[in-house]
Amino acid sequence: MQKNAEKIFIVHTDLDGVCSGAIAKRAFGNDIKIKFAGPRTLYDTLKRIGSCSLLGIVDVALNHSDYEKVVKEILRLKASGCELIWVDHHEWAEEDKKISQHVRLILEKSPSAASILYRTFAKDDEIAKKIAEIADDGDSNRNELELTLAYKIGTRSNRERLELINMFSRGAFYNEKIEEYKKRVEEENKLIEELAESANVFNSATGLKVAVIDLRGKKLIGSLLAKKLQQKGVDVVFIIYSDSSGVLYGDGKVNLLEIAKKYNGGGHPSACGVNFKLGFFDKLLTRISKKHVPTQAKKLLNDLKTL
Ligand SMILES: [Mn+2]
Repeated sequence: MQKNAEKIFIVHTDLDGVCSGAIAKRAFGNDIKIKFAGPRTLYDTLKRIGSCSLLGIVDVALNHSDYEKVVKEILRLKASGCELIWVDHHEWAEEDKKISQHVRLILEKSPSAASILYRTFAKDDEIAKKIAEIADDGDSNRNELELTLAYKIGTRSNRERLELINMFSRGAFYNEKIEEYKKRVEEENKLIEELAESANVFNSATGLKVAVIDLRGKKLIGSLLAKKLQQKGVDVVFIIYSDSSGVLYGDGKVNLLEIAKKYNGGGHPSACGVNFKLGFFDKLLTRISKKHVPTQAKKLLNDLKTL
């Protein structure tokens, strides 16, 4: 009985997700349970939920290839009496929007998903408004508020994300921990400066400047590095984060989402994630050498050359 009454919010693993979790706590009760997921892990996260009275999904796009699987889990949860709300600001495949038959889908163009949540469910709440402003500032990569980058450092583990959510939801925005994060921002800025200097930049077929950065094994705010490179005149930044994942950042001249979709990715036209499938030799070679570039990453690189 008590388990059935559980209210759960699944939010993205970044600052927008953290802010969404904090606003959800203010709007739907401090006792809601927060889970973290991305488009690729959403299905597995849903599968592990037995039952609930309310399930919110915020700032997590629906992975097109998972549509049927996700709908099946949604129908199962609905049958157990769960009400579902899905709030997002990423670009969805047109046909996937029909999921609104089963959930309350709030899909809007907005700098952040957290600010949609604020406008829809917590409009008169001044603290929720402030949290939404942080999310807008961070997710749009403006990073103009004093602590946005420090908060971004604090979203690297689930434990830290939950700490931030609890803090924001209480209307607190600063403590010693944030001060530590601020110091780390300065350290990382130095590294970003060096990496931006030494980045491998080439021209695409139509003359766009493309930079490729291998960040495997480094902890760094990739969006900051991308911004730094863009300030130096680079149009497209491809960051390899791990052997199986990367991010594309653009300055708006091309729709990178078209490329990202070819690599099991998604997001926004000028900021999107990609995921590489590793073949047998990739698995072997990445184990032997940290520098081995997975086949699909090389393919993506070639796609960027043709831009
Ligand atoms: Mn977002």
